[in-house]
Amino acid sequence: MSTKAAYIYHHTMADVILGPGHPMQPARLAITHELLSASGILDQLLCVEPQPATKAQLQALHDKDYVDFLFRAASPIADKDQKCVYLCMEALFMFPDLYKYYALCAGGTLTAARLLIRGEAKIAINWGGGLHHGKKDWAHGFCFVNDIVLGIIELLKFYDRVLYIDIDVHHGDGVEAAFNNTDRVFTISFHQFGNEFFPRTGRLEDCGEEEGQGFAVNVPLKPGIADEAYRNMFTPIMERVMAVFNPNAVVLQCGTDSIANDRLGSLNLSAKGHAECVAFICNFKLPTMILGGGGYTVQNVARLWFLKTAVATGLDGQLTEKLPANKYYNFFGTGKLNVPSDATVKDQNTAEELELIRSKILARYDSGTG
Ligand code: V1P
Ligand code: CA
Ligand code: ZN
Repeated sequence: MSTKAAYIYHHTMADVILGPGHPMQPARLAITHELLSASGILDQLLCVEPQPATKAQLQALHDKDYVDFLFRAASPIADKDQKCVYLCMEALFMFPDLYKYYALCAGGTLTAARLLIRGEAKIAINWGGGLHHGKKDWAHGFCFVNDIVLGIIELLKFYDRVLYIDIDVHHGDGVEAAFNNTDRVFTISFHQFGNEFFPRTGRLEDCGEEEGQGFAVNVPLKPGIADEAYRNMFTPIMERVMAVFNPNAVVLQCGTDSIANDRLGSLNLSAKGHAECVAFICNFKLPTMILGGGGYTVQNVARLWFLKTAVATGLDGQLTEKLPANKYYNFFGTGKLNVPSDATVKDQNTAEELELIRSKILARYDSGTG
C-alpha cells in the first residue's frame, strides 16, 4: 500500500490578522484549503491537525528569554525596551494571538518532520510554515519564529544530510545563518537581489563557512525573470547539488512571491513555472517537506499552493485549467488555475549575467566534492 502524502492544517491559523494593511494574510491558508476540499484532492491526503510547539521545542533554536518575551509580547504590560531589542521593525505588528499563531506554524513543521521520520508520509506539506527570516533571538521579515530551522534540527536526529531549497523571492537568511558552519545541511536560495531588496543578503559569493564551506548556494536574480530563464538556472544547479550532496531528506520552502504580479516581489514566473520546480524536486523521491512562506497577492497564493499540493502528491492529473467551484469563486476574479507571466514585464537579467552566475556555481562542484 502506498503511503498518502501528509497535509498539515489548523483552521484557527487562517482567522488571524497580523495587522491592518499587513501584506501577509493567513486567510490564504483557508482559501487554499477550500480549493483542495472543493476539488476532492483533500480526501486523498493524510490530513493532520498540528499541536502548537511547546516552549521547550522552540528553544531548540530560540533563546529562552526571547521565547518568554514572545509569550507575553502582545500583552499591554510587555516591556517596551525588550520590544526594541527583539522585534526591531516587527514591533509595529503585534496581535493578540501572536504567540499561539507562531507556535502553530512551528508545531506544523515539527509534525511534518516527525511524519517523515516515522515513515508515515514521504511528502509532508505545511503551508502555514516557511518562516525563513526568523533568528534565534529576534524577529525579522514577518518571521517571529523560524519553523524551518526547528524542522531541520528535528530531521537531523534521524537523517545524516538535509537539503534546504528556498524558492521564495526573498533570501532564506535565517536558515542559511543557522546552518552556515555545518556540512550536514546544504542550503540554497533563489532570490531577487539588488537595489536594497529585503533582506539585502544572499550574495553569489556567500557559500558557507568552516565545515560548512561549499554547503550554501545563493542565486541572486534581478527583477523580471520568467519561467524559461528561471528553469535554466534551477534545473542544472539543483541536479548538481543533488548529485554532490546526496541528501537523505529535502525541505522545500515554497514562498509564492516569486510569481508575476506579487505585491512585494518583482520576478515574473507563472504559477505553472513555479510548480515545475516542486515537481522536479519531488521526482527525486526523497522524504520531502514542503513549506509555505511569502506570497502577497492572496488569490494567486491560493492558486499556486493548490496546484503545488496536487503536483507534489502526484494528483495533478485530476486538475483542469479551471478552478473547482468553490465558496471564494467571485474573489478569484477569473476562474483560471494558472497565473501567467506578465508579457509586459521586461526581464532585467541578461542571458550573459545568468550564464555567469550558473557557471560560477557549477564550477565550485566540478571536482565532485562539496
Ligand atoms: O523592508 C522591510 C523592512 C522595513 N525596512 C526598513 C526593512 N521589511 C519587508 C519585509 C518583507 C518580508 C518578506 C517575508 C518573506 O520572505 C517570508 C514570509 O516573504 C517589508 C516590505 C518589503 N516590500 O520588502 N515589509 C513590508 N514591505 C510591509 C509593507 C506594508 C506593511 C507592513 C510591512
Ligand atoms: Ca529564496
Ligand atoms: Zn518572501
